[in-house]
Formats: sequence, C-alpha cells, structure tokens
Amino acid sequence: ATASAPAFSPSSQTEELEKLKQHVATGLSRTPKTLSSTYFYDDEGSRLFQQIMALPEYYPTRTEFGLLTRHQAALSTALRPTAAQEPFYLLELGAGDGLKTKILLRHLLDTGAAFTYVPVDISAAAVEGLAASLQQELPELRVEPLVADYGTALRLMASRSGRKAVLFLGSTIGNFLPAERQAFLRELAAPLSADDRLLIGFDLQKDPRLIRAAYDDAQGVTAAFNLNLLTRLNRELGADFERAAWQHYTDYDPLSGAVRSFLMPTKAQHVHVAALNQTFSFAAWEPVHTENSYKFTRPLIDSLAADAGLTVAEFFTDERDYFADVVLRP
Ligand code: AVI
Repeated sequence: ATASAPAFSPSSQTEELEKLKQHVATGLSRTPKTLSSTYFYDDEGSRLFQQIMALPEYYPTRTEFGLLTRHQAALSTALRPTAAQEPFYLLELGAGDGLKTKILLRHLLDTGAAFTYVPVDISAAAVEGLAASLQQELPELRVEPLVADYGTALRLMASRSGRKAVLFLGSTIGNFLPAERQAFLRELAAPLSADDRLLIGFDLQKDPRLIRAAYDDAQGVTAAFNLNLLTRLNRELGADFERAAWQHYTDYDPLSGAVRSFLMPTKAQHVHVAALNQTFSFAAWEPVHTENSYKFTRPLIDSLAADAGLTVAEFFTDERDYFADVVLRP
C-alpha cells in the first residue's frame, strides 16, 4: 500500500481539552445531567470497545461482518463505478481496526477495481495505525489517510474528480440523537454529487432482551467502558469521582428504539472538578445519561434517507434481519 501524509491538520490538544471542559461544565449543570459517549474513546476506552466487539452478547459487529462477507460481491458492485477501470475514492468515516472493511477492500482489489482507500478520523494515530497495518496486509492497496472531522472530509474530497463511495459502518449512526442524526445525514449528503454513494450500517429493532443484553454483558466490560469516562475526567480534568460509588445502568425502549446508558451514583456525593474550579452535587441514584444507541426499522431508514435528500438504492441484511448495510444515493 502507498500511504501519503494526512492532508488536514486536526484541532490542537488544548482545543480538545477546552471542548471537554465546556462539555462537562454544561452537561453536569443541566437536569437531567448528561455526558456524551463521544468522550468514551480515550486509549483505555478504545481498548475496552475492542473487547466489547468480541463479547458473546454484543451481536452487531459479528453480524455486520457476516453480512458484508455474504454480500461482498453485490456491495462492491453497488459501490464501484459501472465502468470497471474508472478510478474512484472509497472513504471510510471512523474506520477503527478496518477488520470489516478489509472484506470489501479485498474483493475490490481481487476484481481489479481502481480505487484509493481514504480512512477518515479526527485521531491521526487511528488512521495512521490502520494505514500501516493495511500496508502489511494488502500491499497493492492505495491508502490516503485523512485526519479531519467527517463533514470537513467530505467537503475536501468533493473537489476531487471521480466517484466517492462513503462507508459509515458499525451502526455508529445509532449513537446520535434523532435531531443530531438528521443534521449529520444532511451534512454528509450535501457535498455528494449524483454519482456518489453512501453505505451506512444500521442495527435493526429485534427481541428487546437481546438488545438489552448487548449493552449489559455478563462480564461487565460494557460497565467498565461507561465507568472509564469517570477515570478520564479524573485524569484530564482533575476531577475526584470515586469510581466505586458509581454503577453502569442501561435500558432499552422498544417504542423509541433507543438503548440508553447511564452512570448512577450509588450514594449522594459532591465531586470537585479542578480544571473548572467547580463542584457538582449528585443525589443518590441521580442518573447521568451517557449514551444513546438507537435501533432502526426499514420505514425509519427510508424516511431518514428521504429527509436528507437520499434514496435507498439497496438494502442488505443478514439471515436473521438483525442488522442492515444500506446503500444510499443522492
Ligand atoms: C460505537 N457504537 C456503535 C457502539 C454501540 O453499539 O452503540 C458503542 C457501544 N456502547 C456500548 N457498547 C457499544
């Protein structure tokens, strides 16, 4: 693989810290208190998420892996330009370890597609690590990592000629609140031209017990993942959360399709956050809402697409209809 240097400079560490401070100050001052799951992914959080993806209860990753394997030929056809030799860009938003993407990358390479793979992430370490591992495994692949937020990446790439096929896998779309999700999809769709394509992974509504278990596993890895946020705030903001006085709690509401996760204080307490020079009070069992993980239906996906000016071109699912990878076009 040939990997060029990141083309976009991300915000500095000081800016990131300022954002986190602002976020905590606002989130812990509102009723009900909230913190965002976007802050789960420090080094330890990313390591725990890798562990979650391998848990027996966490079906989404292995299901999507199976469905990409099952439909790789049809998916490749839907993503690549009709003329076999026409060059195109395969962008991936938040690629992670690229395990699932490699199924498609291999298939495209084996069938002679002329494309450049562009993994996009705000973390330079994430895209560079992935580019290096791909270099080893798929030496013939062209990789151009892009360090940017997703909207910026798509706007930057819009000026390049050739089809852009954009992957957003893993049902990360489910981590947005409905209004944010709509705004995000519109932002993704706006720079696309008629020939471009989006492939989005959606976790589907199913037996509510299966869904709930996926977010409250028996080994407690998901609990550690949620609680790690407190450790992060202690380290980065000089907070004094007593981790043993907090629990992970999660529920699934089949009406809204939302899994909601909370950090629950098991006793009343005051927590000082040195970086904010502020103390926050928590009543016993006062929930701090940390994550949403929405589950979808076909009609909901159709209406989300329509709202963003997109059409569902193809809808791929696994044999149990647990998960869908959906090809969208402007
Ligand atoms: C990253 N995202 C799609 C995961 C999910 O299923 O919502 C994050 C996660 N949270 C708890 N377990 C997994």
